Amino acid sequence: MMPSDSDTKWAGLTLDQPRVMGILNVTPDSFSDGGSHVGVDNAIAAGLAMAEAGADIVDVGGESTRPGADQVSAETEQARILPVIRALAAADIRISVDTRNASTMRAALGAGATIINDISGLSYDPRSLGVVAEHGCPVVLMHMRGTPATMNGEAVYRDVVTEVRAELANRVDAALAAGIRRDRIAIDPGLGFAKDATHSVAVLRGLGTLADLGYPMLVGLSRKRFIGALSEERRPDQRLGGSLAAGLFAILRGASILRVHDVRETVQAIRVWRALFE
Ligand code: PMM
Repeated sequence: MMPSDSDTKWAGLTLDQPRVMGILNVTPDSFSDGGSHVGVDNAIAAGLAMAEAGADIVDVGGESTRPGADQVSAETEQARILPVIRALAAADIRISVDTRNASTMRAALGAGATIINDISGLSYDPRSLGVVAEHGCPVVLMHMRGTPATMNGEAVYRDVVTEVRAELANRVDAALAAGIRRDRIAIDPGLGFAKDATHSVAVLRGLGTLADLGYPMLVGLSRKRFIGALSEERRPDQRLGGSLAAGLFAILRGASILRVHDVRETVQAIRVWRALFE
């Protein structure tokens, strides 16, 4: 049976079918797309193309989160993403903003983003819980330890699935305690964040345990390092096949939304796969 929960809605999307979030990194140094969307006009064109290809959400980010990446100021981050968000919102596209900074969250919501996607699970900036609670917007709480600069050193687990589940549950509790509504929250295992390839594979296999927390689950695995490890493909932009295989597996294990670079191909894979279950 296909996983389906037709009653659940998140960010205005029914989750009776898998949803696709397109990745729009407006950064010069993202690990997996090599900064191919640099420049406002290019980024806007790429975002429009993703929506046209079937993305339910376009995720706009202005800070690279590759391991050890330099941190950018909130001003630089906003200068990169706000014009892109304004243009895509004007085209009626559902936009999430991938940021850890409360001031950027606020500015992005003002510019037309409707979803906050925070790799730190609203833990990095002490003001971020308040911004999301006050605005009432949907939020993705991702699991990570430390920061992109330090996370590789924190990839030490006795039982990665149990620990990720418990740490995610803590972030959910913090969100609820801050006044964020339960039906606004989605969770994300944070594959590749404070997780080596072996950890990411274990978490993907154990995804059902995280889905049991009872929140819609978003999974970002597109082109990631563990796909490279399993497929022996060193180049991130050559990992589409592995990303599709792992994405369909994630859906079977309870993922509701896939965060991907290759929107058209992922939408097609999901469409064919679903049709075969009918
Ligand atoms: N991965 C990256 C950035 N942001 N956000 C969420 N919610 N989940 C992820 O897995 C995630 C993310 C890093 O990958 P990229 O450089 O390809 O965007």
